[in-house]
Amino acid sequence: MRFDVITLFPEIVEHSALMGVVGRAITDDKVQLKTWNPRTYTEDVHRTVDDRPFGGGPGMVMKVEPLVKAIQSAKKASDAPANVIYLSPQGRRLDQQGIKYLAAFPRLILLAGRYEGIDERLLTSCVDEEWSIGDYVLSGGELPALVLIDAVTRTLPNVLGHDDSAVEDSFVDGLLDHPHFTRPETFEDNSVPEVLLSGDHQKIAVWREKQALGKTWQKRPDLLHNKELSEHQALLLDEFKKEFKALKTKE
Ligand code: 9WO
Repeated sequence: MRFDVITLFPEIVEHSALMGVVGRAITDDKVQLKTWNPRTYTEDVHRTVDDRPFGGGPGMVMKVEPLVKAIQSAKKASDAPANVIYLSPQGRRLDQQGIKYLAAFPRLILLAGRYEGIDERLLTSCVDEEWSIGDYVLSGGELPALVLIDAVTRTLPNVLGHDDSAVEDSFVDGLLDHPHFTRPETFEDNSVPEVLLSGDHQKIAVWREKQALGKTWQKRPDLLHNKELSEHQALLLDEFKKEFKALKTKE
């Protein structure tokens, strides 16, 4: 998978991508990442990438020509067909399903805007898709681009170690994660659930699935409304609800 990021701040993207899962994927050549600075493609002495908005108003708008040239150069750097994505609050909301969809492209060109936005003519001429990571305004598209790169990279084959894959599965399954515990066995009168110390892996797996279902029901019931539960899962969730209600009446 290849990512090309069009950005006025290549250091932000390059620095973050050195570390963790994404960093290892790049070292292992499972992912290629290159940044392209629109400022390189300016021709005036001031290397101007922004200008005042037509119609007036505060702030600056990113000029269309340097961005087009940066995107063209990125496209020419590889033969793989590229999907050009603009990160903005106006885009389609990113979720794990969207991540799976994006991960199927051999190559993504990610456009990270700055200032008050980009010239609208760039959207119509060069951008294929617009994606948002949530309903808030940031100072640029670099962090959203890194969020997308991180989440897509994790889904690529052989990127996660064997130990991490099971965790990933629970998200793909549309449920929240089950609770985690490590040593010590008791902390401030709170003990680790007995089943996790039993060594019975079958029982532990069932407990974890039940907790995942229960946590999802408690914290994100909307996720369950869009999901078909197996007979076994429905039974586990019923048990969780009964235990939860029994606990509540005791209080
Ligand atoms: C700036 C601004 C100032 C006054 C009134 C409205 C305004 N909107 C913006 C704005 O949207 N600026 C953007 C900053 C321009 C493109 C890059 N920026 C950005 C991207 N902010 N937030 C994102 C983003 C991208 C993806 N998902 C969530 C947020």
